[in-house]
Amino acid sequence: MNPTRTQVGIVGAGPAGLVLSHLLYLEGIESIVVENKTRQYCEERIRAGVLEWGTVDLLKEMGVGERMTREGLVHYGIELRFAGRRHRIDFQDLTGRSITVYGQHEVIKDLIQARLATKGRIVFEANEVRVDDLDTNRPRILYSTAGESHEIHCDFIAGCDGFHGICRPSIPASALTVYEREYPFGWLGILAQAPPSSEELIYAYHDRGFALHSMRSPQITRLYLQCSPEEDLAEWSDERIWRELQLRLAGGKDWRLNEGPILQKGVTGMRSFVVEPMQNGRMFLAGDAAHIVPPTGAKGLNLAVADVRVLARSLKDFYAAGRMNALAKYSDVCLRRVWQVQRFSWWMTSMLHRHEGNPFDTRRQLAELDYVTNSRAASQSLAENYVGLPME
Ligand code: FAS
Ligand code: PHB
Repeated sequence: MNPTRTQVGIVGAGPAGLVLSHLLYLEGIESIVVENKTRQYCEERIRAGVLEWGTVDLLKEMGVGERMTREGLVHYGIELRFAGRRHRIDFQDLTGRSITVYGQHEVIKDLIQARLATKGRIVFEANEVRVDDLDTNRPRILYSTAGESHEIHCDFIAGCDGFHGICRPSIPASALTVYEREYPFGWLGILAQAPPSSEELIYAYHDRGFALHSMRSPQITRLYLQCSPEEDLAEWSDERIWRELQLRLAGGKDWRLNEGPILQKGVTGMRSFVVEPMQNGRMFLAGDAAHIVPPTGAKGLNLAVADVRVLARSLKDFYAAGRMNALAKYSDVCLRRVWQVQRFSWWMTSMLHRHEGNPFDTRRQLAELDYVTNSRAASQSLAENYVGLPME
């Protein structure tokens, strides 16, 4: 078996892996993406939906923003609901910036199309993927397809295979420090064939638990409600889901949540997770392979893109000038943003979810929401973090 040779081997065709591969292509740097799922699976996997302004700008700069610009929904604010009150956080007024609501799976479709249209190499359905020789200057990616073994010899490997991938676990535990927080709740999320009931996202704090009204298009609504991490979906009939959402998102007598057929539903747990450093030898971790944020701040996808933007620039510096300095600083540069985003995601999660037990917390949360919605400084802090902190 003749090994294949490339400059950067990338494990995982999620947002991190595909954005990196296309950024490298635009710099004339070769890469091969190795993905263990089918193309269809990657293009249909429902996940995030909110893009920061910096992510939108980067996708446009890369030449993959045409459909996003046409079909994405630009929002200049969000609404907070609590204690029967409705309050809009005006991003335009507070930051001059916006977010774009455009499904992660749509971003994936656009990236795969752009990669293949420019003769990019993506290996789908790769089995038994593993990495090796990370501490040499010729790290390898090994995998099999249709029972045949393959090897890719690289200058560098990018571990973009998500939280449950093989790249992070390939690093000796002694070389890593893990920071983690599990939350005692999860999200029951649905995709519904119903027109959004509001122009913008609604984050609701309610005695019965958190709820979120989001969307994917003028015909498709995306909704979430707080549940237990081990919630049994079988106990949630569509009627019960709509009843609970109506209660938690209640917005006064002139507002009602549009209902419709539920197309997809699932329960996700919530955790904050960071591994340091985000590099081991010639392998660099990016995105969910290195960090996880609870989705309350809508940051997961955006943080993955921010990582590979730094990595692509550092690799460009290596290939252009033979310098390793930027690569050596990759982990520190990314971790500064990672911890800022961890802080914001933890704060949004803690402020908006019901904590069982101490009523003191309930009163404190309501005081926090009261402060955020009545102090320009506090709502500006929320707004600037939500639309996206300036990129490095
Ligand atoms: P990804 O997980 O997206 O991509 C990793 C890729 O590697 C996948 O294609 C996977 O198939 C592949 N892979 C895994 N193991 C492999 C192996 N051994 N060999 C080869 N390939 C392998 N964020 C939000 O902001 N809002 C949301 O609503 C939201 N919902 C989410 C729901 C779920 C269930 C999950 C898991 C995440 C959600 N997120 C959400 C966060 C999400 O958007 C992630 O942050 C984002 O997908 C991270 O992108 P990547 O780092 O590229 O990882
Ligand atoms: C989504 O649209 O899926 C979404 C939006 C905002 C969040 C999380 C998820 O905070």
